[in-house]
Amino acid sequence: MSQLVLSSLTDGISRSVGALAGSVTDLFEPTLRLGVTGLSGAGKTVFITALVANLLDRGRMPQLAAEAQGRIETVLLQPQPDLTLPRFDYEGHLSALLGSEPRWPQSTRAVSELRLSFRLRPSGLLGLAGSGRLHLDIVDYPGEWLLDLSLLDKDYPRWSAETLERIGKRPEAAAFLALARAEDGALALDEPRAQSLAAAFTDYLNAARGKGWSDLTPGRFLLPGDLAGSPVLTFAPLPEPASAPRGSLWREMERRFEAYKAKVVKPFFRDHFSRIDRQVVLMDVLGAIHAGPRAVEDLRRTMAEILTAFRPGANGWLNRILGGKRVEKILFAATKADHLHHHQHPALTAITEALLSDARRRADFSGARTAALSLASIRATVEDSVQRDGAPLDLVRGRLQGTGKQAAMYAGDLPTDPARILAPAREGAERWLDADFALMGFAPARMTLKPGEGPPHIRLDRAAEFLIGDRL
Ligand SMILES: Nc1nc2c(ncn2[C@@H]2O[C@H](COP(=O)(O)OP(=O)(O)OP(=O)(O)O)[C@@H](O)[C@H]2O)c(=O)[nH]1
Ligand SMILES: [Mg+2]
Repeated sequence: MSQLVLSSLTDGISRSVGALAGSVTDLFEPTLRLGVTGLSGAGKTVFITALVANLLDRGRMPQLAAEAQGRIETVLLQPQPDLTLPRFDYEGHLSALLGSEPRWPQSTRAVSELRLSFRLRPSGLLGLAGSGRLHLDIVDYPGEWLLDLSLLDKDYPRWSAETLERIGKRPEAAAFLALARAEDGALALDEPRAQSLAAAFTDYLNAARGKGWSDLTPGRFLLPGDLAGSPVLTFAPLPEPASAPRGSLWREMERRFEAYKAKVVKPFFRDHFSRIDRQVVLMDVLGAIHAGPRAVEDLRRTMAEILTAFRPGANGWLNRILGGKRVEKILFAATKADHLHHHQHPALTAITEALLSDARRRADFSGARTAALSLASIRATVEDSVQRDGAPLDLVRGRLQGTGKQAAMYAGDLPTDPARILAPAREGAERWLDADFALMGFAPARMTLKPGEGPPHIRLDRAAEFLIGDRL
């Protein structure tokens, strides 16, 4: 799908002008665009906030080689290049995390941008290599919108059929399905009926999100912003009628579905994704394991659909304009690793790699360097060890979200062989047979930062080194 998707994203000339202008200024001011990709709740906003804080104050970034070698002179927040976008509320998010009652940021409702500028000391014998400046541009957006990438290569009949089939057995969808099945798409459009179908489908999507499903399209139904109530969001999947004359419900839904793709989905990805140099793909793998085999399979399938569209080099038209610009590095990261004792981090990373192996093969990221790791953008726990049944049990402790009480958590025995997680998920198992996986929502820990130190994390420095280290 990707060839089609990304080349069709580049239609329209407005972008080509912007892209050219971008590449010209880049000649004077080297710029890296970092794409932070992940479903809702994967940890994008926390990652960006923690990354920026730890790049501004690098006391906890020993694995960032440029820092260890003293090549970074200063790092500053700068005015972002796109003046029409809201600025990422870095200060607001950070002060929520650092307050006396530390809080996680709210789920993101709109797109925003931030520019971080590095001033680098000359390095190398002649002081030539690596000297100067580097701008790092980062965009944050609601994870729900990412899912719409999978719509771009689907037409309305296919999306309808696939969606109805997939949700057929979900109890949350029962009310919507009853309504949709009673509809005859061949009859003339009746706007109030179209609205109640769209409303019922939106109710289903909200319920499905609550249940932990990740295949929730169209994403704007969950977060409409200023499009709420417009016809472009007033459609729903329907059973295909034998014939559908002009003006029929089916034909009108089809028209709106196409308008949604053209007017909402494409501009978003064209403006924010088509010029990405480095990409970090964040996944709440622990959360999915906790939710059960179906959630793991759902996450695997959803990520595969998304990643196929990110295939580097597939954006031919764009490549020509930008002289071969493409995603050079992709980091796959399991987030929230502070829910596990570090002994279990290799198992989490192995499961993450295995979960993505199909997607990586299919997407054929040739030319891009990829890596996988487990990280915590903000470390909310401390490690501990207790005796249980005469043997030591390694666990973590933290302050519970909501009650604020201290609690110890052992996530369960994550298998070192990822197949023990992935095989039952693929086979459609209802629950894990031989294991139970716990998960607690920890609030951020109270932090007092020393001057020059960012908030505590796990492997954020390794992530930064992989993503941008070669340019510092
Ligand atoms: N313990 C721990 N929890 C985390 C960490 N990062 C994120 N979380 C949890 O995950 C939740 C979601 O993180 P966000 O950064 O808001 O996720 P997002 O990807 O921006 O989600 P949307 O804005 O909805 O797309 C947070 O509210 C925290 O509860 C982490 O490093 N450690
Ligand atoms: Mg967010």
